[in-house]
Amino acid sequence: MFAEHGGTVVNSWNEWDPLKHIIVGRADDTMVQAPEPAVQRDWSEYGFALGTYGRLPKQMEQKANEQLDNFAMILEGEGIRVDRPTPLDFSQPVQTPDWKQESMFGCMPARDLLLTVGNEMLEATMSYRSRWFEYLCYRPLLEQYFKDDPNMRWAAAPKPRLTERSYKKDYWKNFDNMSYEEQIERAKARDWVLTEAEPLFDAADVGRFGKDLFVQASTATNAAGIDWLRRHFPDHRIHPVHFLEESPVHIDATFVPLRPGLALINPDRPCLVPGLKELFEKNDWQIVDCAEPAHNKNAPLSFCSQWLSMNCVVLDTETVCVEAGETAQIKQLEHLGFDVISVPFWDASPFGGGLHCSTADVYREGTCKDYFPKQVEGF
Ligand code: ABU
Repeated sequence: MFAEHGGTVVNSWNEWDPLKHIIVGRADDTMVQAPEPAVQRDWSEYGFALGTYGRLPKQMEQKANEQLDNFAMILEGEGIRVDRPTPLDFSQPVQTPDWKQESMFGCMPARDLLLTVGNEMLEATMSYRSRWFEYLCYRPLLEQYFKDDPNMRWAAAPKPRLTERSYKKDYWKNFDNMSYEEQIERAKARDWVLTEAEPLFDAADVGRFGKDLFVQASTATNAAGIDWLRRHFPDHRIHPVHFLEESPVHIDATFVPLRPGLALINPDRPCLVPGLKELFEKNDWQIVDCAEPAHNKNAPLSFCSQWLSMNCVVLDTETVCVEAGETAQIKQLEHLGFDVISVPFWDASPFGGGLHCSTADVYREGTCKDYFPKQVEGF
């Protein structure tokens, strides 16, 4: 039973209030998932040619878990309570009455699945069949929070059908045959793999700024998913955003809040929605281009970009955790007035992302505030 916060276990409205309790994922048994309509890995140079699948190498898994455990220890050293999910056998095939999928994925990126808004923890729909059952890894924790906190709201978005209707036919085959310019043109039109047959979203496409939630349309989040979030959180303002990127997935290596009045943007991925800049300027927020990443490509067997450099975890308005090798990003954040805690994490990235991806907020001090009292019509 939690006594620390007067019996409240779940409370988090934004990305910067003082962090007291968080979930950090695990790398155990993570898979290069079997091909499915939403995602098809093609990593022949690392032993996973298109159409093949299997566990990530044990040696990589061990290093990733060492880095995840070390990150958890660093957070605990800062006085933050850390919980961990319970991995499943992700190599097993899974099925619903509509489809069978030859493997699952893993449970390292907790942020993809769990969206905490105030006293609510919401399980996202997800859009990959390999991730349909990932919520089970977090159920032991959510059940406990629900028992311990009489005011916690526990919600799960409608489980999607993920039939062929949810995906554009031959999307990836066509995508691979396109020039970069054609891919970008399609991205500008938000023409990615998902159809609008049903609401789909990943929690990591949501940027939490108090009363305002910025939701990225992406390869994992469709317009129906954003609409579902808008109706589910009627007391919030939901702003759909999208950025210039051929295959966007998750907002947290693109647009990252640091503290009231300050956010980082990825200079390679300008926002395609004019309202964003206007809203931030009107409310005296500064949007700063993040620093150059230390790497110029993904880690081997990683589906995440080098821009995990900006995928930081803010502990409070003065302290931030950043990947240890990202020296330019560290310098920039120090220059912006933060104490930076360097956390080695590059070896964990193939298992689902960066520091922010690997976590899900449970408790930050603070309440729901309006950081954007001057709104922009139609945005
Ligand atoms: N899950 C965040 C990954 C974003 C990126 O690869 O840029």
